[in-house]
Amino acid sequence: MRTTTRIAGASIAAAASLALAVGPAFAADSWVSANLKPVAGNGVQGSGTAQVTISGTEVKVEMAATGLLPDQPHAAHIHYGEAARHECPTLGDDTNDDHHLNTTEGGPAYGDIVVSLTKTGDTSPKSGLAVDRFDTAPGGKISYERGRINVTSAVAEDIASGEAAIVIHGVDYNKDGKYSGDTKSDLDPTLPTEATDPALCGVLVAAPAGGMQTGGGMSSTTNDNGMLLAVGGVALVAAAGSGAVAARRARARG
Ligand SMILES: [Cu+2]
Repeated sequence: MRTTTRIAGASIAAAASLALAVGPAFAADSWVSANLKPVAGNGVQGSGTAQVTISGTEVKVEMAATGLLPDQPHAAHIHYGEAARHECPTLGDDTNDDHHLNTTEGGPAYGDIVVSLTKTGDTSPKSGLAVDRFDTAPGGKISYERGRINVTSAVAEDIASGEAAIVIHGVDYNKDGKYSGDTKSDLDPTLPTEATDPALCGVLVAAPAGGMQTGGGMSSTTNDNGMLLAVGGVALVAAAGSGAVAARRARARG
């Protein structure tokens, strides 16, 4: 009897220490979400939602947006700056007083590029203007999902802090259906400023720990998430003919 008890006790102790040892690996993912709204002064009538899930140094980004210039590449990034205001810019940031906000003018609000939301390949800030790898917004809509984006632990923490922002770029001031005009981009003088000026922006706000169980922040969390799911559902239906649904489901399983 005594031996059995001792073995059982040892097993429990072993199980407990094992649980402690593996505990952090099973820590719940944290996530942040944003409502994307038109950037002040830039003539976009659109909206969107984004959710970023952080698992260690990997992030998964799901984003849906409408009202963008159709069939043109839209650079999209996660922005963050230690010294930034962690906001979307206002016309108070229009330092050259042209009544539009270019990407640089938005910098004091949302900071620098920390992740490039390309569809394929590199996702570092170096791909910030990799126009051939960004969504082209057919019908003015973007439905984006990409998992396993590797970031540094510092960037993962910055995103999880609730102070990063999603910015989708590309506007059409003169409504000619393309990126044009004499004003050169502040980021790349070979491009018109329309190609890189920010269109939609939203701060990635942290969800309360434990998400649904929490009392105070629950209604806003549910609203944000509910809206994301609703927009995602529409996008899913729109993509149904292209096999994108199957791919999406396969990714969701993985
Ligand atoms: Cu950007």
